[in-house]
Amino acid sequence: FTNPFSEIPGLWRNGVANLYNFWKLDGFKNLHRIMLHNFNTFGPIYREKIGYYESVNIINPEDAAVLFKAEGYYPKRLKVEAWIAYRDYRNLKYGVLLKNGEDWRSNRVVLNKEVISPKVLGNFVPLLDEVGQDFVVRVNKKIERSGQNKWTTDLSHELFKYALESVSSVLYGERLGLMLDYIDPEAQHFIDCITLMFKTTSPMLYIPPGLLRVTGAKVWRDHVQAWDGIFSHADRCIQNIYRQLHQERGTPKKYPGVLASLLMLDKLAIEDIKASVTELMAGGVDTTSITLLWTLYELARHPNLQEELRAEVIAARAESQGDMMEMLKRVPLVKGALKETLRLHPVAVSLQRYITEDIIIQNYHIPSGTLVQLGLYAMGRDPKVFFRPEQYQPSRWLRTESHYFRSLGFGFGPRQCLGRRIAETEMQLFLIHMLENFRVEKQRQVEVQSTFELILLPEKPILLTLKPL
Ligand code: HEM
Ligand code: 2DC
Repeated sequence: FTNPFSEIPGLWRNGVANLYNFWKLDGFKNLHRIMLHNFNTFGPIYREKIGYYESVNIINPEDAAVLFKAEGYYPKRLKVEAWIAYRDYRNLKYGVLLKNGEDWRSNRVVLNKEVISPKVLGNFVPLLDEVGQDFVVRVNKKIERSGQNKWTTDLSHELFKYALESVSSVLYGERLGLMLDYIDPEAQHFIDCITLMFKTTSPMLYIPPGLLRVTGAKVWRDHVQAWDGIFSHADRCIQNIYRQLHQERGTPKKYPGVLASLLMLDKLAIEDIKASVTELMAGGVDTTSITLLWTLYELARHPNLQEELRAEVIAARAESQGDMMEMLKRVPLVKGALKETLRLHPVAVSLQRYITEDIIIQNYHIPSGTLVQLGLYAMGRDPKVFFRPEQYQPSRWLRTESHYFRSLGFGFGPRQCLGRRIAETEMQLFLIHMLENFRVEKQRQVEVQSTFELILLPEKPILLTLKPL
């Protein structure tokens, strides 16, 4: 006997009143904590409506499995209206991030081959490895200059540059040079624009951007400025490769990068390629850099664990004799650490799908077309899902604990993160190089919380100390 949709607990009858309460709780910054609180109040399923945004929320891995079985052939996640509104406003094409239906599928299939299929990993590794090596050189210089044989800093700015350099090297097959002393002001502006773009998106999840646009709200104006900065810089990078490709002709000797491969393949319209490459470039900065920052923070808080990981890396280096592809197969604990970071500090608070068939979850009937959200942040901290969830334990991903629908940091299925392979490889190589060269320490034992700015970020700067081994 299933219960009807209307009986799912939660506050969903008055979206405007809920938006008011949400705003009073400073909900724009606390979405992850509010979701956690709601699961504690209502149980493993609740319905909610904030402003115009209505959803059913779930937390259990078994329920996630039911959700993803009902995602259909063209999986669709929550529409971020602000991003759509900007593209429409500037008359720009949607990339794979914002496309839906057959248009999404046909573009995604072509992009998958060049960005996420196992066959391209061999092309990415040498490029990303070089960026990792240059990061080590840069840190060593900073340590030398300090005159104290160590370097204490908020690494986030360095990590943003590392991430942009990494994703650009893969997309364009050449280096931007962001690991050098001179910072190209254009690249720095691009980085700042991405952060501003995310920050200005979150209020517009609940207040229609169209309304903010006609009232001339600052948040909309800032959002437009941020995307303008992102698109103009990406456009310059893309034009640059486009020109080179026309001058050189012939088949290149070395791997030319994702963009040039897509152009030569000639399966997507140029405007479609541009749109998706811009999204890849913008999606590839804050996501990986923040995940790496959280990982270093956790390793600094757990010195014994750090030594364990270092031992694994050193052994893997010896066994693989300089072959990085081989080395990446021998570092399960490093991979576990990244999973563990995404469990406790996920980039995305939730995964969402508009279901394409009726489903039953927690014995409630949910009609086709409903937006169902899996609370990723809440799931990662739920003691019913993870044994001692408060403990950072990379080894839990090697052992007997069930992994069934539990490792979802990059999403799931055909609509999962397109940048996943780039992100994973870039982060694994970063940790390998850092562990081989430096000990990471931190100042005081205060816990750093997350704040929601569309993606989850550390609420305050994390100061780390790097010492040569
Ligand atoms: C989508 C997480 C890095 C580009 C997503 C989604 C998640 C996610 C959860 C939604 C998946 C779903 O709905 O099932 C992450 C995490 C990252 C990361 C945790 C790093 C730690 C990157 C990077 C890039 C990127 C480096 C670009 C190089 C994208 C794109 C989509 C996406 C384009 C949309 C794909 C589509 O709609 O078909 N990511 N991401 N992400 N991500 Fe990432
Ligand atoms: C934010 O309630 C919270 O990977 C909302 O690289 C639901 C929601 C919808 C879409 C999610 C978003 C959340 C978080 C950021 C994500 C985004 C889809 C893609 C994006 C997860 C969970 C991200 C960061 C992309 C961004 C690429 C873009 C900058 C071009």
